[in-house]
Amino acid sequence: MLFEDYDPLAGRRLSILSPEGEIDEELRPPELDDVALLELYDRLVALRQADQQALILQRAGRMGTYPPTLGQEAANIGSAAVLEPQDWLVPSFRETGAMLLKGVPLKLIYLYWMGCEWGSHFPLEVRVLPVCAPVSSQTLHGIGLSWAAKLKAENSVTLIYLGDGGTSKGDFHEAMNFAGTFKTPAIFFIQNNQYAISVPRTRQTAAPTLAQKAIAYGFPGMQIDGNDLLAVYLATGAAVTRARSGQGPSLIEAVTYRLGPHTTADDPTRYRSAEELEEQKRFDPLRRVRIYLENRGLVTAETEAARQAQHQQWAQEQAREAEAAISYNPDEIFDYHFAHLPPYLVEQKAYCQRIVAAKRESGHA
Ligand SMILES: Cc1ncc(C[n+]2csc(CCOP(=O)(O)OP(=O)(O)O)c2C)c(N)n1
Repeated sequence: MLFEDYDPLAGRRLSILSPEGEIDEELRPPELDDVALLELYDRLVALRQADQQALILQRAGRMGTYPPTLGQEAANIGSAAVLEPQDWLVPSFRETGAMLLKGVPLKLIYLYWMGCEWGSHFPLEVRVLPVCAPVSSQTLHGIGLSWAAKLKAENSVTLIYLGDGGTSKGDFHEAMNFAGTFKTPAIFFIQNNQYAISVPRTRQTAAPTLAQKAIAYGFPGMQIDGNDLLAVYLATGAAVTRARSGQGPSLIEAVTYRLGPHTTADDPTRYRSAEELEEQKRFDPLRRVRIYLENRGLVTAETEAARQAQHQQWAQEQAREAEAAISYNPDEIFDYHFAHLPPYLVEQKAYCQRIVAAKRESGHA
């Protein structure tokens, strides 16, 4: 129903919580009462602290690189919040919050960005794939999972994340085509944060929306306000219901904005204006939930400060645990890709081992 109401060709975008903190009660999901909203808000704040800690680690040279979620917290948390334990979450690389909500420990996420192989080794019961650096390739992995679930008649759905830039890759279109043709229980969740590194959304596609791409593949798409926690929650919930009841895939385009750099290696001032950034801060996804909760007396300056301090402490502890768990073995770069290494990689592995041994001998490793 929701997907019909928000047909992307009609130019409608789902929004429930305004930037001024007002809720459209008619659209409000009934289970998201004030208490549930406060809990989700808590996750938003935790994510912002986790992100902040990652930036500190990176700037101190204790982490390789990191893609901040700043500005995209509602898209992360609102979407993953509707999943059940048996469902699969397939991230791209800007889904720290979604991964946390699904049960990946923060210390593993830190460990991954510190360059340690074991940061991708999640507890088996946590149905989350590792961070996927090759843009959009995860869409195909996700479709494989959703097809398997269908063949096995498992009651699980697969939530696949990608960015606006990811929609320009062939993988995305192959995955969409397969999902539509075989009606797999998959959800394509596009975090349209307006930029693929420095490339603006207008250079990705001539189509007015990314949501309408679904129509060509025979299933529905919907554009939503991705900075609106409630809209994200409602839309993803509707897509999950469709998938679980055998109606096949759906696509959600969450229109959001990346308030920070693409990664810590990026300088966004080179491709976007200070005015644009200032303008976007008004739509900060945390701010609008906080205003609503403040107006209801559920959040005050004191509870806010205490909440932030508590999450900051958690993030610091997770960082300490990650650093204590680091083990770098260069062999691992080669060990997990093939059952039998092809000869050219056997050669490269031996070369790498010689270099590491030489560095160790000279005290440089
Ligand atoms: C196959 C491939 N091509 C290019 C890159 C380099 N690259 C890394 S992130 C990125 C942009 C991704 O943009 P988008 O999908 O919009 O996601 P966002 O970073 O905005 O979250 C590119 C081109 C890559 N990682 N993989």
